[in-house]
Amino acid sequence: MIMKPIQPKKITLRKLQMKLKQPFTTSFGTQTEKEFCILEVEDKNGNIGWGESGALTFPGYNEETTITNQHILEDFLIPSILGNSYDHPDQFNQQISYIRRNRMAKSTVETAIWDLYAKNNGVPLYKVLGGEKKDIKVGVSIGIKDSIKELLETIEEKMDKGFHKIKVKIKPGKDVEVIREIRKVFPDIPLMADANSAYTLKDIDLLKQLDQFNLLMIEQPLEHDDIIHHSKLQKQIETPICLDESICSYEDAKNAIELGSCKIINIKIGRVGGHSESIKIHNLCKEHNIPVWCGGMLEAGIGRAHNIAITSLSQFLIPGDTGPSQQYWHEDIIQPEVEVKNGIVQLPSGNGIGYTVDKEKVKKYTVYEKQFTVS
Ligand code: OSB
Ligand code: MG
Repeated sequence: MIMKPIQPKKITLRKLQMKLKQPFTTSFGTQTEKEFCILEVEDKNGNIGWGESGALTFPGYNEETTITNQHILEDFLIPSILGNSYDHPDQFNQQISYIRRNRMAKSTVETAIWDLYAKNNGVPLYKVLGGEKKDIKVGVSIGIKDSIKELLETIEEKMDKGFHKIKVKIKPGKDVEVIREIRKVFPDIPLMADANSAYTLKDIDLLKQLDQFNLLMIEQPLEHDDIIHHSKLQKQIETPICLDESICSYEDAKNAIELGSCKIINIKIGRVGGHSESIKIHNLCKEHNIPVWCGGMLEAGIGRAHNIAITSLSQFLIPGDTGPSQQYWHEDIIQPEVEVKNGIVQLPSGNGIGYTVDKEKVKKYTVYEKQFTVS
């Protein structure tokens, strides 16, 4: 199939503020709401592509924030794409490689370009990304709770809903004993723990104790930018290590696999700079028999839709954190909202991301808006 190029003509940057249904606590902090950038990119044919940034308002997950995203988008990324023509979305990455890091900001544009590209060619996004699966098994990420009772109740509720993987957040003081309590009540559920970089190699004895609980994996136990210590740790524990924060690019993934720093990779589109880089990492992992899954950043509908599209690729073998809109939001900004039935989300069949962005809802949550056009 010959694909038509795209020419972005008009771009609208918005910052949205949405309250989370419940606070979400990780080892680096608690979030009660999200303020994030979304991008609407229109081409000369009137097609519209949408992108969303996963960045948080504080640099606790990675170095980016909503405000740094805004700066990089307004002052560098948006001006550099307006008026250009792209035969393929990959060209965007080559063009902006002069901008160092800021991958979540880049991903906001890059994913919008992919959506636009798919729409301009009248095909679903997941198909242009190379996806095949239409039914996606979904897991759930549960934040740190005040009490074990509350955590166990939440797990029970999620298992009843049919989620295929339970991920719990851990931090020093809320780790081995918490997992022990979970395993007493739920000896066999597919369970994993995410530490968000809360430990160091000094904690090796504690991390070894987790081996007895038959976890699917432990996610990002050590430093956010490390692959060396993780390689040392993986040689001493049986629980497979899954890297999240440490993998920001194809090169990072290659090095981590070569060093044996992980047995699984969590691909977050924003963290690695977009779909093109996600596909490269996916293909590398497939070559090396490393299963991947799609993590989340508590995204609203646009980000969620992009996550669902990428999980259609074949090496996404483990259920991801691509839960339903209702898990996070009182109302989402897309129509229909993302629904999960029996732990399965179905790829929408429409063009591009396949969900319609609800302009009224977007307006309701917008706290900042700026338009850019070709001069
Ligand atoms: O480490 O995966 C993480 C949320 C914010 C920042 C980091 C992480 C998370 C989650 C939630 O685990 C995933 C989701 O359901 O969106
Ligand atoms: Mg994580």
